[in-house]
Amino acid sequence: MRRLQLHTAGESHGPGLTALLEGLPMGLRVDPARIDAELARRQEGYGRGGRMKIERDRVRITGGLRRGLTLGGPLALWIENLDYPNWEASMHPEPRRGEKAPKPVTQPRPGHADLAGVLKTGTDDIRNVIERASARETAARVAAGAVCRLLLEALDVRLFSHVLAIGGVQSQADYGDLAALATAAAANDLHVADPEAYARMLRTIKAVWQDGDTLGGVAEVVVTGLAPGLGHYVHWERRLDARLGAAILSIPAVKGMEIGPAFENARMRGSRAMDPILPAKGGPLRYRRPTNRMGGLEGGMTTGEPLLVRGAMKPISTLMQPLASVDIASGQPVKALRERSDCTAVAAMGVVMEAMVALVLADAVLEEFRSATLADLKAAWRLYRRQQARR
Ligand code: EPS
Repeated sequence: MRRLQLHTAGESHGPGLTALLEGLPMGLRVDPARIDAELARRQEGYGRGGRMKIERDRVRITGGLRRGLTLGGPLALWIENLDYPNWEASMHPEPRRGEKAPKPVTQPRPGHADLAGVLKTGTDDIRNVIERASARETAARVAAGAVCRLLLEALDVRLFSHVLAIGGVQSQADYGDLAALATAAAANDLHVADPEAYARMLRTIKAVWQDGDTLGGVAEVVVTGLAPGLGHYVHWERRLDARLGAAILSIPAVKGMEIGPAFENARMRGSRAMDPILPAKGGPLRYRRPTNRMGGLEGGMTTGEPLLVRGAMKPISTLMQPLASVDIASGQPVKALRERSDCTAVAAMGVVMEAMVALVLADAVLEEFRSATLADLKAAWRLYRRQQARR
């Protein structure tokens, strides 16, 4: 991150989550209802567990705004954990009268932060690791990402996500009409544009859930309205691909990332994989691309084609039919920790991906056009686009 900094704080079962977003220009209108809408999208999807029935994530903006507009200082966002009263005893320094000290968690789950966290810190209670490692933290990212989305919208840049796969069930996506793809994906709780795949996914999740098992999958963020040339080719850390990769791979349970159909391209000949350059008249540029197999990025920069960013999520690691583990206190073989969790959360991952992509793109825009105010940023963006139309 170069211009925008995001810090989050808060534990899964603490009082709530904080996001501190620094580097926004003055004059961006932030409507909390827009943030709440994104928080609600993160909570939905068949396959989410009991926690999502308790929480009603809503933002409170506690710094950085005056009369609904950013002041240019850090923006502070707060989301209350409604589940906190149920965990208060376990979070206190000493048990209060009549309360029992919480039992330490000692059975590490394969796939979670549990064992590596114990080996790293030497803690005798895995909950000391997982309070912060929990994907609950992504609510704070979604709140901050929603603000970055508002900045991008001021430049007519739009983004949405859709789910391409849950478990082995694939969804067919028609990239010819992206507006229709966005509408279809927004029409159901799993954010799947293909109704037939949606029905099969529901059936698959139900069966896997009944077995006490979990599923992962693939989601994709689509961004339209980008100018070419965001990011840079001059240095590894300024390449936009690298920055998007780091942001997507920072999401809990994400183990893979792809720009457009990258893994399919790797199996093709160059003559089929590249997007030809053709002349264009009357468009925003003097060039057009009939295909977008590069996913909107070439040489570490945006091409102006839709940006396609995919993330692969491993199955959720908390299993109701747990795998083999070893108790960290006794050293004896045990079953791994079994506790409330999701069966699958791929749609939620897509919403978190949107937030992370919005953060990286807003940062790239602010890097390119350093501006103290939103009005200056919009003017610089318009000028850049006019210049590009002549290049
Ligand atoms: C989550 C909150 C967590 C989990 C889930 C995501 O709440 P709890 O642990 O109290 O049920 O439901 O996190 C995980 C699956 C994980 O492995 O970390 C949330 O708000 O998204």
